[in-house]
Formats: sequence, C-alpha cells, structure tokens
Amino acid sequence: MRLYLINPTNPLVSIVKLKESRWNRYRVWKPLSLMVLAGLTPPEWEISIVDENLGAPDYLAMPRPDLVGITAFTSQANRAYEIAAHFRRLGVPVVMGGIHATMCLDEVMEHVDSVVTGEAESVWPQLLEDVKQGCLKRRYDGGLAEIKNIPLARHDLLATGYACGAIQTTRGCPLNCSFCSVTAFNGAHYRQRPIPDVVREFQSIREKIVLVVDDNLTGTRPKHIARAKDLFRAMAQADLQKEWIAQATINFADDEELLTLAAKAGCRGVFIGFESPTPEGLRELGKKFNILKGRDFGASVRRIQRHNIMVVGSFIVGLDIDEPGIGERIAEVASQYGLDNINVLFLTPLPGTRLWDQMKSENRLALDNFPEDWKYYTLTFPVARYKHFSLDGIIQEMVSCDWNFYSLPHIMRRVASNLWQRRKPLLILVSNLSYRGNLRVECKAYADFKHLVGNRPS
Ligand code: B12
Ligand code: SF4
Repeated sequence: MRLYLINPTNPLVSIVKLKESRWNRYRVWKPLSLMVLAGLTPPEWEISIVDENLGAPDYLAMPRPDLVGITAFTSQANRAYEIAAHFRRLGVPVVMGGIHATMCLDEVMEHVDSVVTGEAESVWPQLLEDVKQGCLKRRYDGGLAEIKNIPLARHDLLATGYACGAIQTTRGCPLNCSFCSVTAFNGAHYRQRPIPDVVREFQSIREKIVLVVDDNLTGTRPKHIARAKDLFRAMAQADLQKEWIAQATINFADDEELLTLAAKAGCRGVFIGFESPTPEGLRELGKKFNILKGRDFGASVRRIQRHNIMVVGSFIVGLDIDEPGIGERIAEVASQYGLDNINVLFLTPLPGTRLWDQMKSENRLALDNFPEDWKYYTLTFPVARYKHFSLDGIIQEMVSCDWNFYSLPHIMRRVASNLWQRRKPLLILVSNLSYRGNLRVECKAYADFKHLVGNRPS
C-alpha cells in the first residue's frame, strides 16, 4: 500500500524569499505533523512525505498512491484543495487533517473524502485499516491524544534539504490568548511527553540545529517547570550535541536554575510573545500573564541573554487600542528590552479563535472570499478592518516599525552590545541583516496586496 503525506506550499510565504537571503533556509521548518503520522503508520504502508516548501513535484510522474493525506494551516488551505482535486480526479482517496480541517470542518468536507479533526494519534491506524477494507469514513475525531501514545516522529523520511530538525516535547497551553488557536486545538491542559521518548527522538535527528515546536516550552506551573528541568538534565546527560531554539513565555526568565540547565542542554534561542508594548494591549489580547507582578521586561531579557540564549520578540499591530505611531513605539520598546530580533505581525482573526468570533460578528473580515482568500491569512497581510487604521495606515505602521528596528544604526548598536556582553555579535549581525534584506520583498508584497484589495468590488 502506498501513502503520500503532503504539506502544501503557500507561495506568499517562505520559499520565495530564499533568493533574498540564504539565511531564510533557517526559516523553512519540517512538517512535523506528517513525520508523526508516518510514525503511527504500520510497516505495510510505503510512505513518501512531500513538502511542497522544497518545490512541488510533478504528481503525475509519481506512482499512483492508495491514499493521500494532506495537512494544512489555514494559509495553506487553497493549495491543499488543489492537490486534493488532482488526486480525487485520479480516483485516489484523499484525507485531510490538522488545524484548518479541525476549525473549518464543513468547508474541508467539500474538498476531500475524509477529514480527521483534532490530534490524529487515536484514529490514524483505524483510518488506514478502513482504507484497506474499502470503508473509509467521512470523519474521524482524534480529540486530544494521550501524551504517552505520541510515537517517535519518522525523521529518516525527511533527511535532506533542511537546515534544521524539528521535535515536539509538550502539547497544549493554558493561557488561551484571544488571537491564538493553540488552546482551542491542543487544549488548556499542558501535556509533557515522557522524558526518555524525547531524548530518544532527539538522538534520531540528523541535523545539529533543532527547532522545538512546543508553543510553551517550560509551562507556567511549578510542577511543569520542575519537569522541564528534569528533561534538560536528561538531555545534557545524554550529550546530544544539538543546539536548539524554542518558544517560551516570559516566565522562562524567572528561574536561574532553569536557564542554566536549558543552556547546558543546548538551548541557543527563544521566541517570546511580547505582543503589545502596553498593559491595555495585553489585556485586549487576553495575555494578562505578561502583566503579572509588574515585570521588568528588559531585566528578564538580559537574564536570558546572560546564558548565551538569543531572544526574539514577537509583537502584534492593529489592536483596537493601537493608534497611529504604534509601529515606531513597538520598535522603540523592543530596542529598550534589548531584543536580538523581532517578528511583528498584523492582528489576524484565525478560525476557531475568540478574535475570529468577535471580528466576524462585527463584520470586520476585510478579505472573506474563502477559500481563495485563506492564502492571505499568514499574519503578514492586514486581512481585517482595523479600528484606527486605513489599509494604507496599518501597512505604514508595520513598515516604519521594521525599518526603525532594522535600521543600520540600530543593528550596529545591537552588534556592539553583543560584543560587549561577549555573546554572539556575528550571528546577530547576519540574522539582523537577513531580516533587513526581507523588508524590501515585504514592501513589494504590500504593494501587490494593496493593488488586489483596491481592485475588489466593495
Ligand atoms: C512549527 C509551526 C510553524 C512552522 C511550520 C512548520 C510546518 N509544518 O511546516 C513555521 C514557523 C514555518 C510556521 C509558520 C506559520 N504558522 Co505556525 N505553527 C507551528 C506550531 C508552533 C507547531 C506545529 C507543529 O509542528 N505541531 C506538532 C504536530 C505534531 O502537531 P499538528 O501539526 O497539530 O499535527 C497533529 C494534528 O493536527 C493532526 N494532523 C495534522 N496534519 C494532519 C494531516 C492528516 C492527513 C491527518 C490525518 C492528521 C493531521 O495529526 C498530528 C498528530 O496529532 C503551531 C502550533 C501548534 N501547536 O500546532 C503553529 C501554528 C500551526 N501556526 C500558525 C500560524 C498562524 C502560522 C503562520 C500562518 C503565521 C506565523 N508567522 O506564525 C505561518 C504560515 C506558514 C505557511 N506555510 O503558510 C497557527 C495556525 C492557525 C491556523 N488556523 O492556521 C498555529 C496553530 C499557531 C497559533 N498561534 O495559532 N508555523
Ligand atoms: S499565544 Fe502563546 S501563550 Fe497565548 S495561548 Fe497561544 S501558545 Fe499560549
């Protein structure tokens, strides 16, 4: 039995930018969902994982499969439907799963033979059996997986073409921010994989640099942090020889022992969601966690950096409380915090979030010709109607934020402070210049986007 597992491309995202900077290679992440599905698949299936981010193959030239499985974030949905249509025309059954299939079940049902909602661990083996028996059902609901039943991902199946490996050590997040789908999809209950499984899986990864995809690496409660420390101890003891980057919340900075152990285990960078420079903004986004205890963000960032761990901060523009000037304000605050890099995104209503419910009910989805428009739901296009900004205005805020933070004097200041702190001046220089290099591509993308929106009947 032959199985194709496919990750659809969105040409508006990643790969187009590879020409601009070779460093963008480090932004192409492996589709871990498909590697986990492969880990759940019995040996009688011959599996090929196709990641269209590395280039879409000529499917007609490939042997006919018995089943096609497609994953998709919302921003990949229309390409997913094109692929599905191709294989269904050949009479091959197509199943789709992942976040978009779960949040937009009815839409997805129209395009594929079967849909898996939720996490797949509890239903995938049965689905494969049903395909063999010729009785594939229209829908399977996996709910939340038992964490000890998550198999080791098949890292051997995507062994070349990537700069980094990928792994997941926890699922779920209790914080339930209004714009984020993680709590709705993976649950508020924070689940941590058994430590021996994580260490074994790390050992099976070929790449020296690994991206830990967890949404919240160490969790928020003392028992979660204690388990994270145990994991880091086990990783250091196993002498994995890996360097890794993860996503964390700001409380990562609050425990010196945690930071020491993380660094020993190979942690070299963290992405942290700061989201808004003001407490009002954090309240609007439901991220009250960041305002607890009158935190000094600059001091927290410095504490992490002292362990030679880079800090990349993520912010959102277009909140209802944001007013003109917010772009410059974010750039200033990010420099005050001493962040090594920033990633600024437009407030985007994603299906299944509280923000989606709110904006939809207020008729604020500016791009709503679905499924066609899903490709703009990358958080890098202003797809909504913003309270205090026109389309031009919100784009201008983004542009001024990025050009300010990545201005040459600011980059040189960051490099100098890295030199002074004996951290990684060269890495900061190259990664900052790479972000700066992408800004021109982004301005071109905004111009095309404005043209598209301007030419639409209102
Ligand atoms: C790693 C990651 C990335 C990587 C990409 C990795 C990749 N797959 O190519 C990078 C950094 C590139 C990325 C980019 C983006 N991401 Co992202 N990302 C994640 C993250 C943190 C982890 C994904 C992961 O690997 N999980 C581990 C696997 C094992 O879990 P899983 O994907 O859920 O798969 C399970 C089930 O869903 C199911 N399943 C999945 N696919 C399939 C397919 C079939 C056939 C079946 C049966 C089952 C099935 O089975 C799996 C096992 O249970 C998630 C958050 C999250 N917790 O999922 C956000 C997340 C998926 N990203 C999100 C977003 C918004 C984006 C961006 C649009 C914007 C951005 N800048 O972040 C871009 C766009 C990318 C694009 N190509 O269009 C949102 C998606 C929401 C939505 N409705 O689409 C999420 C949920 C985060 C959030 N804050 O809400 N992302
Ligand atoms: S944004 Fe981060 S902290 Fe908030 S719910 Fe999503 S994963 Fe959790």
